[in-house]
Formats: sequence, structure tokens, C-alpha cells
Amino acid sequence: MNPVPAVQFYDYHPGVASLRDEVLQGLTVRPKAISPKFFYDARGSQLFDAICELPEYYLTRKETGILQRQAQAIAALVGPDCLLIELGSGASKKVRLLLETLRPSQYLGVDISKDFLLQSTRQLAGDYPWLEVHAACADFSQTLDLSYCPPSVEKLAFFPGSSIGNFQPHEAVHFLAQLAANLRPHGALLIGVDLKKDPRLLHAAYNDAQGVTAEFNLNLLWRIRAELDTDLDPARFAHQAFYNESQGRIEMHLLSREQQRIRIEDRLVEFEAGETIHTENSYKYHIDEFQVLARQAGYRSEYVWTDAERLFSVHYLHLQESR
Ligand code: AVJ
Repeated sequence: MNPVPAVQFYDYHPGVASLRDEVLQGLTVRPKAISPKFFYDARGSQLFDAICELPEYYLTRKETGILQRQAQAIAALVGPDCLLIELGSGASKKVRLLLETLRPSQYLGVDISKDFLLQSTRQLAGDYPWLEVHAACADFSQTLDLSYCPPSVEKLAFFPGSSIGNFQPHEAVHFLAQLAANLRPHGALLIGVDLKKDPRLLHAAYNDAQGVTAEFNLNLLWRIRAELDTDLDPARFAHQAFYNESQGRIEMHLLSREQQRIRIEDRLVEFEAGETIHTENSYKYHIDEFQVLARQAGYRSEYVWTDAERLFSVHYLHLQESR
């Protein structure tokens, strides 16, 4: 018999009420907006994995290269037997680059996509029998509470993929400060941050030729159709992504192809032709811009690594001694 590897599981999944409340709230204000955290149902998580393989989506490849090259250096900074906490762990692929070298004693994966999280952490536990594996299904976009964490001395938080870019800069500071509070008294943060660059490269990364990013964006509407009571027709919307230079961010929207009225549960939502639902921000930071945010949140910057073309950065930040 081959037993299913043991994963300690903590379930704080927000549930369908959160989708309904946030969608109705977001569609009855102007400008209309829905949080990108709702992208990640099972299909959305799959599509995001496909995005990571796209030739135009350099982020994953660049970050993976940096982590591979710097694994030894990171391990030397952290030391063995830490608790490694991965935020937005998804398929838990990137953490595999660190495990053999870093040799943490415990791993905690936190993600909003429940089935995906369970499946990937079970696989991790099977592949690394020496590792104690924990998984928490949680929405950490508003509050981050890791008090269910296994007790440990040294904690390393790992927040890859430039997911920090989903927050506005002031929200990012708030989030990082909450994370710092959860890491105290001892801890560090390894975080991937996409760099500012030629807008044409950014544009291509979010408007891929195969249309996978478009499908990922539109999947949000298919999800709403599947989980809520509505006559919404996703075919009446189009994917839109562009670089907003003054804000330093990629914006993704779902653009209404026509004037329409949609019923969602007991509410009617009106769209003008060309009106959009803002579905994601993906902020890009110069190295020093991000270091300023990190400092405001209570970290000191120890190391920053980039790829040779300077498309992507990985920061190693240490908790500031509390004053
Ligand atoms: C997972 C938030 C880092 O912003 O690049 C990819 C999500 N959206 N393509 C990003 C995403 C469109 C991704 N993050």
C-alpha cells in the first residue's frame, strides 16, 4: 500500500459568499472592479500555470534562473532547519528549487485555491519525506494571520512571482508589515519583484500571441457564471491589458463589447459599450523603489539579485530589529 503523504491542513477558504458579495460590490460601483484573487479557481490556477510557460511571460523563467543560481547563497544566509512559509504557493514548483539546498525542517504553503494547494502539497510531502508539510487555504489579501504556523525559531517567508505587484504600493507596505509581525521575533523574506522595463516587453507578457492570458482573464467571468446565479455571457467581454506608465503598473480589464444589462443574483448591472471591469494591477518596481517600501514595512534590504538582462529581481530582506 502507498499511503497518501500526511499534510497538516488548515482551512480558511473564504467560500462562495465572499465571491458573491465582492462581485456584487465591485460591479455596482464606478469604476467597476473585481479582485484578482478570484482568478484562481481550479481552471484559473491551471491557466496561470500555462501563462508561466509562455514565451512572452519572462517572469517565471527569470525568477527560476535567479533562484537556481542563488540557492547556495540563500541557504548560507538562512541556515538549515527553518520554517519555510510560501505565500501563494500554487503548484509549489519554485520552492523545489530551494528545498534540497536550504534543508528547512518545516514547510507551510498558503494559497487561496484549495484543491490545487492540497494536491501540490501532498506531492511535495511525497517527494521530500524528510520535510514536515503544512498547508493553509486562506485569502491573505486583506489580513495575514499565520498564528496556526508550526512553532519554530527561524522563519523564512517566500513570496515569489511578483505577486506583491497585485497590491497598490501602500497596500504592499501594509501587507509586508503584517507579514513582518507574523515572522517575529526571527525571520526573513525572500520576495520576487518584477522590474520596470521597456513597456513593449511588458505589453507582450500580458497580451500573449496564444491568447492564454485573455483566457485567464475571461475565466473570471466563466467562474462567476458557474458559481453564482446569473445570465452573464462571457462572450460579450474582451480581454484588455496595457502598461499604465504613470502608475508603473500593468492593468488588466474585461471590456464590455456592447451596451448590456446583466442580472447577478437579485441585482441588475448595466454596462456601456467599452466600459470595463478592472481585474488586476501588476505593479513593477525599480530596485530602489521596492527597497523604500520594504524599509517602510520594517525590513532591511540584505541582498538583491537580478537576471543578466535585469528583467526581474529577487530581494532578500531581513526583519529590522524592533526599536
Ligand atoms: C501572479 C500576480 C504575479 O501579475 O504577472 C499573469 C498574474 N496576470 N498574467 C502577474 C498574471 C496576468 C501574475 N501574478
